[in-house]
Amino acid sequence: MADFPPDFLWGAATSAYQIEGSLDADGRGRSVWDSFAELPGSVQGGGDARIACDSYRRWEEDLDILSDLGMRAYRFSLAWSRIMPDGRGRVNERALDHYERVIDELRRREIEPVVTLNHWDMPAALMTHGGWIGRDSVDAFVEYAVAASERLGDRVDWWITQNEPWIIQLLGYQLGLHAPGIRDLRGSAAAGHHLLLAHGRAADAMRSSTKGRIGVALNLLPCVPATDSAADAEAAWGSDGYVNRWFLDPLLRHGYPADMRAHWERAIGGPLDEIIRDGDEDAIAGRSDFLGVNFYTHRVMSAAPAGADRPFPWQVVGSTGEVDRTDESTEIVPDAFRDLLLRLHREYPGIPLMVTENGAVYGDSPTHDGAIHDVRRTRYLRSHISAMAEAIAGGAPLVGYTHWSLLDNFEWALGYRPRFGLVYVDFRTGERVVKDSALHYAEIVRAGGCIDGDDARPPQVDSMGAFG
Ligand code: IFM
Repeated sequence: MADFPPDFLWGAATSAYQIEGSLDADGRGRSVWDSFAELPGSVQGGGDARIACDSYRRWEEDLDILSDLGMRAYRFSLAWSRIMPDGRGRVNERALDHYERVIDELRRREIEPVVTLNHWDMPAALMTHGGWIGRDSVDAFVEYAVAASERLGDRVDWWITQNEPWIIQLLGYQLGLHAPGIRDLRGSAAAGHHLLLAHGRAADAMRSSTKGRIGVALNLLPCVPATDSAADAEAAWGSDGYVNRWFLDPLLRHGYPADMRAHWERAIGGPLDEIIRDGDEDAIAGRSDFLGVNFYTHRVMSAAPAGADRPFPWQVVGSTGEVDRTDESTEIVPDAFRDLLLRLHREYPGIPLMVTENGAVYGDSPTHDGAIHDVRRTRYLRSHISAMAEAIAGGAPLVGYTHWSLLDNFEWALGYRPRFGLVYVDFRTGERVVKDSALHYAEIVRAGGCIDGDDARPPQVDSMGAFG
């Protein structure tokens, strides 16, 4: 493998709602996910996040695991509804006390905190103004960001304002599959825009209380045509506009891409001017010190007529033939990861890139020896780290990698079935078991990303240990 910079931020990631539990602790307010998870059928298996990984109480144990693995960074999120229980106005200092303790302890252990502000758990109180559909959401988010930054800004060097605005817009406001469960195409366009505007405004407002770098984490999906046809090529480009460029261009260039704006206006049957007002694009551009890249897979696209259930003239068809897949059937495409990083370097030059999420679902559980031999996750990790090494060799300015996820956790509407963790969590007892993939990752981190050759196998359990 090629060289990673010596100060590369090797780490792992989580988010508050997915791991914390303790939904009533220390004056927390309700979040949109509390309400959504109560709707029958909203979460597979009927689970909710009342306990999750119990990390609000077991956070020191989680930090011990990070230390034992030699991690240099921990990406986690602040629970918005803990800090702003009523959505606006009152700041709950007890919640900030908690996060201050976590951050100070990370710093003492020389683990860099990478702090996300909005990982989907908007205070439920903000739904009286439509959640992200309402323009007031921008001011509400700025208030929260400033409260967090005034208290924690002197000890956080990496801030992520928004996690995956496209997913919030799509699943939360267009398809209704995530909180707040709204199905409104025009509303989803407004939600996506307000998320970006809130980033720009919050970044400006935070600068006086933090010297930390401020960015957004986008889930980027390379879009490839299913066939050689011109129609599929156009579909892939359209999909790229919808998923990727609609967020990259306003953040890292200036303004929304015209081709996608035309698609949106056709789909909602009118201009976007009431949503994207004069001056908004100026307020979004140039407000990012780095880009967070969440990478899982690609989208294989074909042309398809737009209609009642399909707002845009394309569809995801997936690959044909033999393709390596995770246990959730997600296609594993490390070459597309490398190419994406190189594309970002080429098309949005000068912006540091942090891979803020990358990971896979594998359902391995403890075997006869109590260990978890998740060899497929190890292979996944190695192939994606190799892809990053190739991207770095090609000039991509990569500064860090936080694997998704440190822990098996509450995977939103899919409940507890998909296990993304480097660490297994027994959800009945809260017990954590470090998986083989985590031990292998720790070796890679210790070696600065340089474990060469096929002989670098995941650590095997000593046979006497297993049977003795
Ligand atoms: O678990 C999620 C995370 O919250 C956001 N990005 C994708 C992950 C896996 O689906």
